[in-house]
Amino acid sequence: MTFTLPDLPYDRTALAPHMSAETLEFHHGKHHQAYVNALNDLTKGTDLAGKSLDDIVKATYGKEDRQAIFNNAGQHWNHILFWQCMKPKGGGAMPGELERRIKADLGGVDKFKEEFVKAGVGQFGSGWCWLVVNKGKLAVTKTPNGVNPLALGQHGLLGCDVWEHSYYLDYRNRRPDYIKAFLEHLVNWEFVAQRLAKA
Ligand code: MN3
Repeated sequence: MTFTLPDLPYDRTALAPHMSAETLEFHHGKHHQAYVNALNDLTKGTDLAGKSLDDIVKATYGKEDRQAIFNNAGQHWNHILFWQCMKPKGGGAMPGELERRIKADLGGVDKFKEEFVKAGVGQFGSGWCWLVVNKGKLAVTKTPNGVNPLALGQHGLLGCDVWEHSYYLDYRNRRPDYIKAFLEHLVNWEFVAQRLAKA
């Protein structure tokens, strides 16, 4: 399979001021495109050519000789999810079933948000913070670089990119402010609830 860059599900200007058009132009148009190009180049002519993205992520995770393929496949998977996790005028109230599960498994919405910000801020260097289903329960996690819930046998519901390219133009060094704005103004909770329903 030749992988392609998916279109953003909204206009590049639609997430401002919380995520600027300039950030999306570089993050989607340059960074994500580079992962797609590298993944295509690295898998060309190998036994992984023609495999699905999920299969490539699972087949290459933790394999020393396939680290470069995993990094780019993982990042392609992560960004496909990330763009869908946001929408213009996001944040706000979440669908009832999602809120109920967050209360039951994570001690409430405020507690969840605190843990999510803490995970993202606590990820030293580049990486991601997540809301996942792990062994039937919701959990907040963090991963380095391109590692993702799929590689770890979990079901990812919500992912936030905490690489500097995701926030530096808009927030400079203020990663906590970026993650808080992501939760309060950008997250598409209906999308997260749909993923939970399929978990
Ligand atoms: Mn990124």
